[in-house]
Amino acid sequence: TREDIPQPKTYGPLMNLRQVDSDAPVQSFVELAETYGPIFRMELPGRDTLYVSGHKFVEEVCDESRFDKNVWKPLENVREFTGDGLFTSWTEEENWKKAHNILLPSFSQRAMQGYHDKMTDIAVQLIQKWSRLNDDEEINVPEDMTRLTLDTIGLCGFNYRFNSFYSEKNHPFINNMVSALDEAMSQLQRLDIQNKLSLRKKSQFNENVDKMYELVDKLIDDRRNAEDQDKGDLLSRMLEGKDPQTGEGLDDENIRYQMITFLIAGHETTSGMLSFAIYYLLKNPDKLKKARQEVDTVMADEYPSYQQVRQLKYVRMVLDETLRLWPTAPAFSLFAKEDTTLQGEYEIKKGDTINVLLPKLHRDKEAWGEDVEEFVPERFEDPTKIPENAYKPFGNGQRACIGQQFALHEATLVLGMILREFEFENHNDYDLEIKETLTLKPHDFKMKVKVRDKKDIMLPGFKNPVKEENSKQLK
Ligand code: FDE
Repeated sequence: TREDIPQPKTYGPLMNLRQVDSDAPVQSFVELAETYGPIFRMELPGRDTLYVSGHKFVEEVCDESRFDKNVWKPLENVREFTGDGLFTSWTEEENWKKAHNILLPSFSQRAMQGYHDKMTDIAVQLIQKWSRLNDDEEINVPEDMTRLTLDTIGLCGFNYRFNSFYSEKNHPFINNMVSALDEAMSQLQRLDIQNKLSLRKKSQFNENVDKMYELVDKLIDDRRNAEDQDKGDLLSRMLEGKDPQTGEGLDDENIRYQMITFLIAGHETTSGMLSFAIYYLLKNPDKLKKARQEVDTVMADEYPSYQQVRQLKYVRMVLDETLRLWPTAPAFSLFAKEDTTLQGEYEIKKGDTINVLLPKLHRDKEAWGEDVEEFVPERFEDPTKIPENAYKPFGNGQRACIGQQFALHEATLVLGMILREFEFENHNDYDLEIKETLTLKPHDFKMKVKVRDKKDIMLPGFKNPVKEENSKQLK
């Protein structure tokens, strides 16, 4: 029964809240899993939830005939500003299926060819910024990666330039979004009564949300009034696309929710992935060397082509392995559609909720072997050897990440270009510290870079003679 499921000791009305570090909830749950095992129960104010992190349990809860996506507490709070957008809607809601059908083609592998040049445009901005640093200047890696991923989803999604590389300060939209997300997460650590009393926080939250709506509503408006409405981006698709099942399109309110959803989902997770990948390469010189060798043979053109990015197999494996160790969207939640049991032993009632704890699942020794803490991209060499029930960085089934190909194409391209241009220097011997928001990031991760083929000036169209020679030889 439910009582048989291990649970840490509870303390009065706070129940299990004491065992959760409010700045690092995911890391707390990972530690609890080490003590209490692949399934444990947590009672927190307003929620009574199971946490699973063993591949056998995950195999069962990923059975879509028995379990469906749960818009759990963190998502419910985010839903206040993303409404029934893809990420925060229940599968049952009409707009989930409709938007899913309309947007799926925009995220297919084929569709990536259409985004490739825009992705390259933003990647070049990052490369140029780093190339022009003086020797003593350091880089805040997650900050620059966030500039990159925000600008990329802005340009590919809505033909809008945030121009983050031209500013030391965040774009105002980012501040509104980060504050709103932060408040959504902080609410989780307060009791309901405390939340009701936080009127000032609430009004600040509402103000941030209004500002976000203002920006996206203007983008929608401008597009409707534009001469040429088809920009080949997500926004065009959302304005014009019809769901083949119902023949209906999306309404403006839902489009607003989707835009905010893509801006959030498309940049936090991807920038974290890139930052962790650079961290692991910095710490594993032999893997770095291997990745760089691949890049030097494959990426012969000044501006890499779509095909060249697809050929960067090892770089891609580096990203796969990075997401194994630190899946930047670290958990997802499910509910039971009917009464059932797990492992024939633990009774689950209809509506009970189960959270899948990815960092721990991805370290399940039964599935991965003993060396789970080590960074070994070679694990992903043979796709048939990946234990699929122990690797879920993009979630599960029909509610899995729609942006997976997008994120991976973007990240492979950028990581490839960075490896081609720069040597990394871990000048202050950074050791990993993880910052948790809705997603995970390496906290305060700084490094220095050296340009591999030093050019004294960089102008558009200025070709590096050494590289020209290389690419001629390859052709
Ligand atoms: C989704 C997602 C997920 C699931 C969640 C749940 O279940 O709750 C996950 C896990 C993820 N996602 C992850 C990730 C990672 C990375 C790097 C990413 N992701 C990225 C991205 C980009 C973009 C644009 C996106 N992404 C998006 C998205 C969306 C829209 C969603 C929802 C879907 C449905 O339908 O539901 C997701 N994503 Fe991600």
